Amino acid sequence: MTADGARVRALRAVQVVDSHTEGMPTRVVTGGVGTLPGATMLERRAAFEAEQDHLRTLLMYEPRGHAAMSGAILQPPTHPDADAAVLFIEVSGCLAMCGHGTIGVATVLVETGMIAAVEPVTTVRLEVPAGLVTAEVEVVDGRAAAVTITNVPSFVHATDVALAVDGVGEVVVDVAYGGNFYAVVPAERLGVGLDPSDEAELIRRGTAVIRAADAAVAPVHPEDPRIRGIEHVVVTAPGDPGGSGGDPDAAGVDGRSATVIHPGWIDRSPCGTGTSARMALLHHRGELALGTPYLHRSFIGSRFLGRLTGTTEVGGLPAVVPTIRGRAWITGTGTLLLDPTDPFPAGFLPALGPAPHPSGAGG
Ligand code: PYC
Repeated sequence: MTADGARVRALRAVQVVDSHTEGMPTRVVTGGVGTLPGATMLERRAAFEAEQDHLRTLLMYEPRGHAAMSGAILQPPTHPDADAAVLFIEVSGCLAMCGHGTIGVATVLVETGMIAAVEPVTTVRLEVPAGLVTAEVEVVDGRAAAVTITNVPSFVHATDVALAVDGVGEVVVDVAYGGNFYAVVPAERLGVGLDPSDEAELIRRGTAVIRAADAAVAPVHPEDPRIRGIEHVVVTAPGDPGGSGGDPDAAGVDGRSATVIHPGWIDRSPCGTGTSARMALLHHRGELALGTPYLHRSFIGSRFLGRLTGTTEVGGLPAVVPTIRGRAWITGTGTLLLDPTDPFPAGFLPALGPAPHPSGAGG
């Protein structure tokens, strides 16, 4: 029996708090999964991928999600300095880090009282597969007005890589890490615009770049080989003339982008890890000094305010420490159910068909 009295026969029940960060959903899973096995979040990610990937597709794919769905499974931390741990899930798989997701999780933790709200700023330390990240939640009247995350150190992996891209031809891209590896390419090199009306062509050309970049570059994190590969491309364009998009808080550098994600969708937010990768590249080229505000706008016009707060090293490579400020809103709470007779026990996407059956029995 559910809270509203409906009779249900559920094979599985998962509690969620849904939110969006600058337009991009984060389905925060608060119950029904249990503690994943593993001594670190990377070990837990591997265990989840091996044993429970059907749960990711159940929560992300249709009919409970959609092609641009994204989520975060809360876990007890394994790290002594963390308040909570998070496994990021999306349609493409499990991520090492997710910026919009971290902003969504921090907002949910504070606004639901799972972490006590302290005004004016509540600090939330989160353990994610890529490391430890901090979220400074600006709290006004008990509500999260904005969140600034300090992301994992970000670095340039390769510059000016010439790729043979299906349906486009030769395209020169850069590859940088901002919590995940990103191919970064100006939209003009793909012959595509960055407006919502360009969505289909962005996805077609962007996914072709992802395939070519992953095959040609195959990046591996210098400190942990379990973080590898390219499943995202940041398609970039300069910002508006004037440099701040009219935002007086952001008088610095500004840019627009659309982050295309395997197997075929676009981040509605400016993508926190993609923004971090792009800022690492801009800094490498001398185009973004430490401390300078970087206003990054998504293809739907929503914004993150980035800033590089310092330099460091990752596996001997020069790296920068990015912060990203954005806002998230809770959109609902609920319990997602799986009925034993449901013909799609792991969900489906029209472009991909039904996800593999949890029992391994097929469709
Ligand atoms: O905000 O880092 C991000 C992100 C990654 C994939 C989708 N959003």
